[in-house]
Amino acid sequence: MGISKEEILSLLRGMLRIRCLEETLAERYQEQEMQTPTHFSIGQEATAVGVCSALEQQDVIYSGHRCHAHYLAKGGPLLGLVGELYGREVGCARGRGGSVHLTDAGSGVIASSAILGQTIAVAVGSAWAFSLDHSRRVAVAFFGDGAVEEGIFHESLNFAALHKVPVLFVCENNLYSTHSSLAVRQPAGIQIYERARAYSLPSRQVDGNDVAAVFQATREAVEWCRSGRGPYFLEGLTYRWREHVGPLWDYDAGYRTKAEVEEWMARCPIKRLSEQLLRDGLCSEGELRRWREEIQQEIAHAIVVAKSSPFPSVQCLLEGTY
Ligand SMILES: Cc1ncc(C[n+]2csc(CCOP(=O)(O)OP(=O)(O)O)c2C)c(N)n1
Repeated sequence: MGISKEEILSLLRGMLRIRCLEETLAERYQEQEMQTPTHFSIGQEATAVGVCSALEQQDVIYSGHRCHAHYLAKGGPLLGLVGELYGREVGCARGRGGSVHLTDAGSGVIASSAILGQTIAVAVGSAWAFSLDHSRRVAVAFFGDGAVEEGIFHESLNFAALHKVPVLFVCENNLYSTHSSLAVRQPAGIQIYERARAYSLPSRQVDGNDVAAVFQATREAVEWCRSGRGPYFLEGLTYRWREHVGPLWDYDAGYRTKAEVEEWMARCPIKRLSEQLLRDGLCSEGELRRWREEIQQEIAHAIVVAKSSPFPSVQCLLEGTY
């Protein structure tokens, strides 16, 4: 199945919107008005956009602590994210969740959680319910390479394979779990996508910085899940540019070299695709500039609205607590 011009332009625009928002938030974060730990996905936009663009509105996704890109790519309102980071009532979790609990049931972003691996099992539960209801819906679990080392990852894959539930597991392998590289955490020669095969799941590794490749692989994977054949596993190879948590660059942290970061920055998914589309005459410099301007206006407006919205009141502090 090929990709239409509209689809490829929409993939690029989706990534650009996430990048512009996160870069703006990273800058504003330093004003210390956002009182929430924040994990930026700058550099990793292609996996989120490629996967979510291959889903239908009724499909659901689950994410972890690095959830901004997933939330936006699935259609979560931008103001809901910005408001949440500023801790306001207008946020998607009414200012109570912060950056690691983004949710928007209307667009199928069911839950994000900073407890590593936790939402993988919940995604399997959703997908199991879909299959018991004979529905066509698919659930997606996004997680990083670090989450693969949690027991719940293995239990979830086993259960999903056994019951043939329509869940797509998406591992964004950015090579690090906080400051530990894969090399010091997993025996040499292990490929994450091959682990899924041990549970008899069909499984593929894709270039997670190539949005078109991710989109096409996801379309095939989702078709597999929808047709009742059970779960599917995708591993996208990608890279986080900024520090693990927070808006800064961390060249001085000592766990990776500046040369390595720069090497991955040269493989920027947005730069790659925009250069290709310009070369192929599918978009112009003017169009890209216009998109950026439109997106920046949307972001600036959301920040003004968020900052002029009230904080949750003390009286309602216990609402939503069970
Ligand atoms: C159960 C649990 N153990 C440990 C942590 C601490 N922790 C937070 S993020 C993280 C690393 C996650 O790495 P990965 O899954 O690869 O995602 P990435 O941050 O690279 O996107 C760890 C160990 C946690 N939040 N939950």
